[in-house]
Amino acid sequence: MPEQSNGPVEFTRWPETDAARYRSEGIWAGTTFDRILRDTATRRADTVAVIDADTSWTYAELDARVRTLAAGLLDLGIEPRQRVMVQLPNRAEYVATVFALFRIDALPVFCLPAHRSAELTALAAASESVAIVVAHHHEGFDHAALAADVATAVPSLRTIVCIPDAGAVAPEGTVAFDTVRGQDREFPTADPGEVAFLQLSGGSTGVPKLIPRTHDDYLYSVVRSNEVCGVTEETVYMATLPVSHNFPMSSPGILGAVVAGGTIALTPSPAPSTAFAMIERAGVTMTGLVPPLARLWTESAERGQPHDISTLATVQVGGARCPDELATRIGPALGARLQQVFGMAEGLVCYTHLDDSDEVVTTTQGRPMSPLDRIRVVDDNDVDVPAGSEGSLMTHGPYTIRGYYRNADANARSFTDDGWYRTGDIVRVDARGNITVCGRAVDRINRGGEKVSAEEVEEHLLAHPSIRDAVVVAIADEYLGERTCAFVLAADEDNPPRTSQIRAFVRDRGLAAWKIPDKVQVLDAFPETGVGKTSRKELRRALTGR
Ligand code: OOB
Repeated sequence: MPEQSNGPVEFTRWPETDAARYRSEGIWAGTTFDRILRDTATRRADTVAVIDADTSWTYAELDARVRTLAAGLLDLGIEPRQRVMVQLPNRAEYVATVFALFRIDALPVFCLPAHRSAELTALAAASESVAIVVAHHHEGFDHAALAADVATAVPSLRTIVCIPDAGAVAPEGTVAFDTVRGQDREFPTADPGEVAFLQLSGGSTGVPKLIPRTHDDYLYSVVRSNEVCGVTEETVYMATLPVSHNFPMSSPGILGAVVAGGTIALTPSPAPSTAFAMIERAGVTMTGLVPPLARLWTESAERGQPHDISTLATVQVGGARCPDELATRIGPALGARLQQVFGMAEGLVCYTHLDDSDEVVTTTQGRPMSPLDRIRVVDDNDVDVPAGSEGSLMTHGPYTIRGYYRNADANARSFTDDGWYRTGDIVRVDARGNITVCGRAVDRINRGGEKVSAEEVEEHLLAHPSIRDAVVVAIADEYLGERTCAFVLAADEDNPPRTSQIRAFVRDRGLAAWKIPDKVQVLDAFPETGVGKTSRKELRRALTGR
């Protein structure tokens, strides 16, 4: 029976023996994100909580905004345990919205500004979201119109809250963000052991998977990240990547800043000129980048740039493999300590430590942050490989999920019967426990930190009337690490589709821009697989030699 949109949010719980241990050892602290904000707002009332391009709020101001916004959301009819999509760029209202949803015990569904109708419709339907919060235009794109299309397709989605463009009114059919204000009242209390929000998976399947994270497990990951990354009241953490990503959200991210009572800075653009200006203005001490951005920043700083970025103490790089050559240049160029981060929205986060040797920091992706993380490196038969050899990484622990949200098929593929998560990453672990990421076992392309599911793009290509078959593969790229290449077979060989038209077709299907194939090649036939059947995996190997 379908779940009621305001019923309990089901998820695969940790086995009771593990859960009892995590609780008794205080790993799961039994608190909630709302309580954390209230505590910090009491302790650090006059500290700047959030700075963006045009706003600066203290914790007292943030908490007051969260209170009125939360009451306004209740007045709109949003109930505890209901899901609300948040598709906002990096701006102060993002922080207010997410904490207001926590305050009424509703669940944010973290969407990215780059998501288009294909992604948002799938996410709205899978989460049975009742509302969406957007900013009208971002980078020239009309998010209110997109939200309206999604609401037409998904009946549960009945409210669009919209931040209007500067100096303009909110478009018809939406509720203006600033009018969502209510009288202070008693708010519902969340249960720390229940799901706090739905996060997005990088994804290797046709439809994006939703990741249920509890207050207990996620807060532990933030608190432990703060310890490893040295986050304190003095920290000014800047969200440079889209803030809905797990990395800038929690590793240690903006939530780390709130837990520690530090400051969140949000840059509207990751481009060096904008971001460096924000570092200077806000006195940013720490940020997280994907490798292509780290390269851009490094090259900009090496050339010489006008801003004073000397407050920057830690630059994290993660989301995709950072080339060793780049890793050696980042620290000296930016005048900061490099920290590599290898994490996943499903849970496990590995860090190099600030006192590790340069060699460890520039050549490895660090080690699991919690002493209770368990990892195994296995071969294709799930047998442990000899120490130091390459294999597939599996993990479980106090903040790694035991299952995706309502997705039995994906769970059967990605989790073992005894609860290990198959990360899909090929790694090597050295004698000191540091992990080096060597590649990937699943069909997922890592385009500079943005993940592309080959299967998802192939499904869209196959919808093209002139395409008979399609295979999407990674091609090596100096700047992004990997780009996507689609090989297609024409339905009518005498009349093959034009490659520009194929790319436009995929875009028109409402896919996020980073998933549009970078290159399309029409072939007469796919190479023989040698196994007598059309195995996409074999084809990918034949086409790319790996
Ligand atoms: C982060 O999270 P997701 O969920 O977008 O992607 C996870 C996948 C990993 O399984 C791995 O394939 C890849 O991204 N990855 C890396 C990496 N960090 C992530 N591959 C090589 N080197 C790295 N340093 O990307 C994410 C979540 C939390 C913190 C940082 C990154």
